[in-house]
Amino acid sequence: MKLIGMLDSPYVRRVAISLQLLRLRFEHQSLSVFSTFPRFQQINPVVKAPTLVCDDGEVLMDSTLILEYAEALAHPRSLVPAALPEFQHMLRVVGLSLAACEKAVQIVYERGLRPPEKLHEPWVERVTGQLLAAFGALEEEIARRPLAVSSAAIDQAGVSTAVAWQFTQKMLPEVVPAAGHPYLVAFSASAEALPEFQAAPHGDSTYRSRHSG
Ligand SMILES: N[C@@H](CCC(=O)N[C@@H](CS)C(=O)NCC(=O)O)C(=O)O
Repeated sequence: MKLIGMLDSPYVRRVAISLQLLRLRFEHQSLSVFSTFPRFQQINPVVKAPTLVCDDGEVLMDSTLILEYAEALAHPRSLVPAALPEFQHMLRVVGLSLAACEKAVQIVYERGLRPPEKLHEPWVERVTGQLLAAFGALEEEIARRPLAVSSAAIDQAGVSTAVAWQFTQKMLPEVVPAAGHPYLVAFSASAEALPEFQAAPHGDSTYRSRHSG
């Protein structure tokens, strides 16, 4: 299967890291939804990153749906806790992480795509408040209930939290100050040191399997 999209997208990155942790082999094509729009369009006319081209050619999109497919492929290996209380907590943390990604991406798009004179400040303020609320809640969750952080034990809550934090710190460090989030900073440092994170760093690189020739 083939993962399409750049690793500067937190959604693409959570899939690239999760596929490795699930020990699923995949190729990666680092196409941009902006600078390589027409090439992306040929693969997925909707131009959403991530896109996953399955082995039979069927095209999936949306990171959460792609991860649902990956979980089914990898079974019984999983990044989703089996017990209901842990599953519920994972869903809360992933929800907060995805909300943080969404709000951070909205600010990045607002800044990068909209002409400065058309910037709507009340909207940016609203989204910034939501972004800070999501990371504030994540910080509290991690302080109260630490997330596992090893290749064997990290779950989808850990992957999504680490990816959301790294994306925001790379793109909007002044909006979400690291100093106010010590638990996230420490968790992120440990997660980013894992080989699966190092093989898919935030940015424009292409993931290559360590096992392919
Ligand atoms: N909910 C989606 C969000 C994906 C998303 O918005 N990706 C961005 C890149 S970070 C994208 O495709 N942007 C192009 C567009 O929406 O037109 C997911 O989890 O995959």
